[in-house]
Amino acid sequence: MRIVDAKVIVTCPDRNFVTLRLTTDDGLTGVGDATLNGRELAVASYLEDHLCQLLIGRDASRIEDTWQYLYKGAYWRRGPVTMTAIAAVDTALWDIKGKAAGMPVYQLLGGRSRDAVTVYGHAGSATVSDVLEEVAGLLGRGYRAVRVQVGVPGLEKIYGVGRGGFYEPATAGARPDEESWSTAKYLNFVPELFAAVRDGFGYDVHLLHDVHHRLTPIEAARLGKALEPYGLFWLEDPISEELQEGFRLIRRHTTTPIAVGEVYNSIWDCRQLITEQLIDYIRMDVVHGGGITHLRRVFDLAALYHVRTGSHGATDLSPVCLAAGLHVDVAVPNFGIQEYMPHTDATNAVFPHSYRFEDGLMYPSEEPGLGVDIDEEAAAEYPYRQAYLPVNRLEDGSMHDW
Ligand code: EZ4
Ligand code: CO
Repeated sequence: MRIVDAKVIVTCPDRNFVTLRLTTDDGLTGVGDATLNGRELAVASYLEDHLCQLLIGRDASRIEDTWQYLYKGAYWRRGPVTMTAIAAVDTALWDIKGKAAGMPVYQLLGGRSRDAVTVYGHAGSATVSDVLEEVAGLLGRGYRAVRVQVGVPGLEKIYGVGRGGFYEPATAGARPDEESWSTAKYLNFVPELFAAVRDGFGYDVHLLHDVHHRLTPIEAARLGKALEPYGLFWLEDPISEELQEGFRLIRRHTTTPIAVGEVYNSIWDCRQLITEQLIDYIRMDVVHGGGITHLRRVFDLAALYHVRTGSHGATDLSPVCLAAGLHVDVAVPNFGIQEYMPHTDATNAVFPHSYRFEDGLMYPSEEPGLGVDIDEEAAAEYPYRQAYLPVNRLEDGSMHDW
């Protein structure tokens, strides 16, 4: 089973996606997500200009060896561009292996550990009363867990607050949007939000919140403490993620569970957080976490330290990544929760798939392989459009974490 074709497909059905499609000499195809939000073409080039030619002629059944070949063989290890490219190859090879075996990929990972995957939905509006309406809508659709974000009085644009329905932070154009930030205004306002949500909906629903890397450790400790009465499922990315020992300080002060990892790319990025038990949920995902092979390794390390999974699942992670992630979620013993933001109709049409959402739960495909594909003709109708994630400034104009 040799790889005879490796094709990179860039398409923009409401947002940009990069997809790798491998074909073998016995006619099997496999797909892998290679999307890196706002830096898409760098990964497309890494694949097209450097990896595709190395894949031609390789034995498609040798997933682990191919992973090691691309990781160790690059010399320049880790980093989001490299790891996203390796993830795409790895994911496509698991897809092919599943098709060759006639089994859904979760069977190859050891079979189901659970019947379905609990996902969390998103409520994010400018005002608390609009957020409460959104939460009610999500609960009506069966969600048992909701991430709650709100606009902060005095700040014009803020992370996680949508422009109606479909949330997408990247904006098309030649330059990033600029947002503004005041930690003092935010810290004073957020506890009110959770008081109102608990007041309206009680304690049966799981509530989550994403700080998006904006606080210092002592500020994050204060927020975690202030939110303790509201029993959050998790507080996500309270501080920037580079300084792993920074989380020790948060841990000393609060029992609010902490979730981290959507910008991590390898087991080395989260090793200290996991082994020192500084977090409760690891948010790495298939596309930015080195593929199914590497993510499984991270999740197994996490299991030793009572850290559960909570994979990133925003709209910039394509249906190919979501399909792959659900196979991992249903198989690993230490699954926690999966983020879910529905894709638009145009995205879904470009990526036909058979995973499904029902009553707050998701089910991986039962088809051989991942159960997702890319419709190349449909993809060709949506050419790439330059888009950037926003940048963030403090009120005095200094750059801050977005
Ligand atoms: O900002 O996926 O928890 N989810 C998030 C996302 C990220 C985007 C970045 O591409 O933080 O909305
Ligand atoms: Co996040």
